[in-house]
Amino acid sequence: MANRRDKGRIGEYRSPVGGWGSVRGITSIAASERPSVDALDTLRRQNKPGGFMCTSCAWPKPAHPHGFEFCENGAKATFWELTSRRCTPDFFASHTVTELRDWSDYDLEQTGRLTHPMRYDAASDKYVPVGWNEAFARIGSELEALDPKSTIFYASGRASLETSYLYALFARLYGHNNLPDSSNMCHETTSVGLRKVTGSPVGTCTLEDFDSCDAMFFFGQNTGTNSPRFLHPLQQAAKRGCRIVTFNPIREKGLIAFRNPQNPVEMLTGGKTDISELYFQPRPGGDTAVLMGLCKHVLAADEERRASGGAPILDTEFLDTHCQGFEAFRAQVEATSWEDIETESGLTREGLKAAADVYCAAKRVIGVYGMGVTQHVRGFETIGMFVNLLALRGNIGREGAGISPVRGHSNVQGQRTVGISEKPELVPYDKLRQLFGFEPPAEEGMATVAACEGIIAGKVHAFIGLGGNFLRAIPETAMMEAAWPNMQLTVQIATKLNRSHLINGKSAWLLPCLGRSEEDMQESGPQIVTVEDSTSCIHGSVGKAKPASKFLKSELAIVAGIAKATLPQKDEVTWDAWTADYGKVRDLIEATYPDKFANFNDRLFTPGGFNKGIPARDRIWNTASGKLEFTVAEALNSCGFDDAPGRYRLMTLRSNDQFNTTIYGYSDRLRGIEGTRDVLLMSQEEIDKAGLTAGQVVSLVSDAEDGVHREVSGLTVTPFSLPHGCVAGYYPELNPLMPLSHHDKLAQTPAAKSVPVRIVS
Ligand SMILES: Nc1nc2c(c(=O)[nH]1)N[C@H]1C(S)=C(S)[C@@H](COP(=O)(O)OP(=O)(O)OC[C@H]3O[C@@H](n4cnc5c(=O)[nH]c(N)nc54)[C@H](O)[C@@H]3O)O[C@H]1N2
Ligand SMILES: Nc1nc2c(c(=O)[nH]1)N[C@H]1C(S)=C(S)[C@@H](COP(=O)(O)OP(=O)(O)OC[C@H]3O[C@@H](n4cnc5c(=O)[nH]c(N)nc54)[C@H](O)[C@@H]3O)O[C@H]1N2
Ligand SMILES: [Mo]
Repeated sequence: MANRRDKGRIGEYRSPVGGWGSVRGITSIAASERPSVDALDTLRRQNKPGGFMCTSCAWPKPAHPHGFEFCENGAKATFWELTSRRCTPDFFASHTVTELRDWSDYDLEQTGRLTHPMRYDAASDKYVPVGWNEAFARIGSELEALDPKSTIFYASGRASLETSYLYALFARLYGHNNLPDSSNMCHETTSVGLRKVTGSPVGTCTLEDFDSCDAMFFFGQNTGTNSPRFLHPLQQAAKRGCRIVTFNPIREKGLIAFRNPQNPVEMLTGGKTDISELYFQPRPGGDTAVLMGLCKHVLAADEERRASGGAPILDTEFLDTHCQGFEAFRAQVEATSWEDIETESGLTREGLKAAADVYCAAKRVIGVYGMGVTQHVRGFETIGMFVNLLALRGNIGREGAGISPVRGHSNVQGQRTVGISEKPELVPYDKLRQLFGFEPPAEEGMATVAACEGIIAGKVHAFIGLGGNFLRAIPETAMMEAAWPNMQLTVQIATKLNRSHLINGKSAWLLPCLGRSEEDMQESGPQIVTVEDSTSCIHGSVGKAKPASKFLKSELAIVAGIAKATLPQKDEVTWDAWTADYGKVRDLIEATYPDKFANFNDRLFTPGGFNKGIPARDRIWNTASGKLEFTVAEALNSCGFDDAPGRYRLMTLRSNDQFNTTIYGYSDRLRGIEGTRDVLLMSQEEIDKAGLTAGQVVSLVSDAEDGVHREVSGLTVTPFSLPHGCVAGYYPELNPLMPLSHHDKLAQTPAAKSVPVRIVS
């Protein structure tokens, strides 16, 4: 699978983020996808009340949107979905599945939208068209014959609240809680880590808080690429004097300066806004040490202030009333040496002092983070330490302050809200019993890592994928691809062809669905779906574009179709009626979660969405102690392994031209890497130390000390500004290097931001 368009070009991108570069980014994808005429209308309605909610990221949709409330990458996502290319039965007739396995991720998705339900025919090694009724009936009877507990129902975080609710209900009626979600590879560390310390598994901020904060502390989130609409509030904040401090091993352009493509003056005059006042490049996995250093400075400043008779820096009232465990935390901070903090963070005591001064001077601070924090073996401890820092000055649960994990997929948070979870205790079983008259399965199910272990061990016999590209997104690629065909049944519900559709169970089905931007016509008329954003606000979304093919079904109709064919009939369970009118599914969601979804159907188009409620925002701490819990960290290094000669910490990154495993193109414009994804980024100093030269082609091998050989070859050594002891490259190409066992200790999120590797030249 070559991932190279032409000879790669590397050079520094000198312009601010946004600007004409983002306009060119949009026009270049428009040229390659040749989107349908509906695409421009869809863009006009994107992220506006009553409009269509973008499928790219989960950043909130403002109550008062801009004229164009979309970004470069949101436009790419829409054009990608509304492409004029089609992947038809003719295409499958002319390519065997084995042949397609050699295609790159980019080339597979370039075949366009899937148009017909397909069945894998092992004799010809090809996908062949099949009718929907036959597909449902055969999948249903295969599921009926299997032990439900040996099957997996995966969801990628894009499907609507309505579809997700029914999917989880289907799993439980059938008899399991095996509901892994893309969230398990993403912000699960947040769901578990934040729940532990604040009692709420989600962030505490809403969009309005960004209008009144005095400082923002950013850890490991690449705004310019992954949530570009966030650049607008960031720009406004910076302009009104809000101080932004960033910690990221890479100098990401979006956090340095921004030229607003929707501001004609900036576009024409070359004006820009500087974003980060201070920008630090810590070692990957060094964030717990960074945060510990910040806390140490804050505690010292507080003591100094009190000794000189001044007002305390700590919010003592908040600490006394709302927190527990502060003294143990303080003792740990005091016992930790500056030497250790400097070694593990890669930053100096003086540098951290400058950042701590910003923290102490600000009345309202928001902590923002992304995958740079969650995808580590001890990411949960970093989150705990981040909450410690915020709690010191009561920066949680009040206006303009709080913790703000930036979620990924556009409805990933919502899927968890409506029951996609392997943990029975997180689902209101009493309500399910009442509504549907059955006893839901008591046993905890498999999340992503457990599902992979089960597949490798041969204990899993069926996999259903509601979107996504599971085999490409997970770690341990070689073992997983080898074990996958042992499954009896694999079903993929998708919009475009990807590698997960090319490694098949004995009986394999590829079911094409509508995208969110397309009109979803059912018996009662055109349907609305809903999603939850990163700040717990719920929005209705209306697709209006003409479907890519008349044979497509909605995700909800497909889930209902399989469920109906699998399960015995039951009066309370009316798959056909629910498919005919999604409003009825929203009634079920409201009945199951009355506190969060009261009057759901009446509030679909509330400008800015309606907030489902965040207890920690109101200083209600649903923790073990009933208070916000200060935590201590067992290790300053969150990588879960030590440094060793020749060993590097590998960060796997997203480029500006991809959405997860979907590769839009080969231009990582903001990092100045063009034309190739097969790169190994290293500092010039590390290149010299390793005796390599820029442009040399090398391999990476796993250095996990578990006896398993994992290798990715063909990587071009590319000089790039990075801290010492680490290298970086692209996800998903480098996933074969990740051991399955290398995951967050508490939440099991694969530790994709520090993978132990060696270079072989
Ligand atoms: N265009 C586009 N948008 C997307 C996506 C996409 O692929 N493309 N994906 C969506 C999804 S599902 C998600 S989860 C989000 C992901 O969005 P992000 O959370 O931004 O995730 P990444 O791009 O993986 O990397 C985050 C940043 O962490 C930094 N980093 C790596 N290791 C460390 C570390 O140890 N410490 C610190 N402080 N920083 C570190 C990297 O340099 C990078 O800038 O974006 C969503 N939005
Ligand atoms: N090394 C490494 N691995 C990672 C990460 C990392 O940073 N580094 N990030 C992790 C993260 S944060 C995530 S979220 C996962 C992502 O894992 P997934 O969510 O499983 O993967 P995606 O790439 O988002 O899925 C892309 C596919 O979704 C399908 N699709 C697109 N739109 C729709 C739709 O509307 N409906 C349906 N049914 N299908 C659709 C298309 O067929 C497309 O090919 O990867 C994880 N893996
Ligand atoms: Mo994600």
